Amino acid sequence: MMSRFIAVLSVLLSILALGACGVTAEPTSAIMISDPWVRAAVVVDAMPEEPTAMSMSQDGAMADEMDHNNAMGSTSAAYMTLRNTGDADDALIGATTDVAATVELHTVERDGDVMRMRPIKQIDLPSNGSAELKPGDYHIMLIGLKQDLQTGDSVTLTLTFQNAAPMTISAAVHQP
Ligand SMILES: [Cu+2]
Repeated sequence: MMSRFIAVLSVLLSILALGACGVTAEPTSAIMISDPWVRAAVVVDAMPEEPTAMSMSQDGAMADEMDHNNAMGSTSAAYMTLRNTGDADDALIGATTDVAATVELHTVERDGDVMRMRPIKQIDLPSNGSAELKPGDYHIMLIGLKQDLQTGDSVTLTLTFQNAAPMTISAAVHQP
């Protein structure tokens, strides 16, 4: 009698253990976002067409902004650090916000003696890895601003990932 009870108990325990160990669970990603911010910018009228790249002697971010102000109306960019603390690779694949007509993921690359921005499909977030979005490097480009973005404002961004669920965050607006 007692041995049968123990047998049933051990079957139950092993079922629980299988569940707890996640034998059937897929690897998951877990995205942590820190220090999100958006560069302050004002809506300005489009300027006449000019060369689309500028010398990057001083501030790459400023060159980015002037470049885009000529080509695509007023722009800004969002920056942050993204960490994937999960055991599956992931990637940032898009973003949306109400304050800009278009949002793109960009990288910055040297082309001769100028730095150029280029849209990219994704920013990789390997398992236990991170990506830093910062001026002169990866950024979330906000194109066609619908309103001024002034220091003290905050911008709501929704980020979409290859694996993780979308995340909506609030980013403080300030100068670089
Ligand atoms: Cu850009």
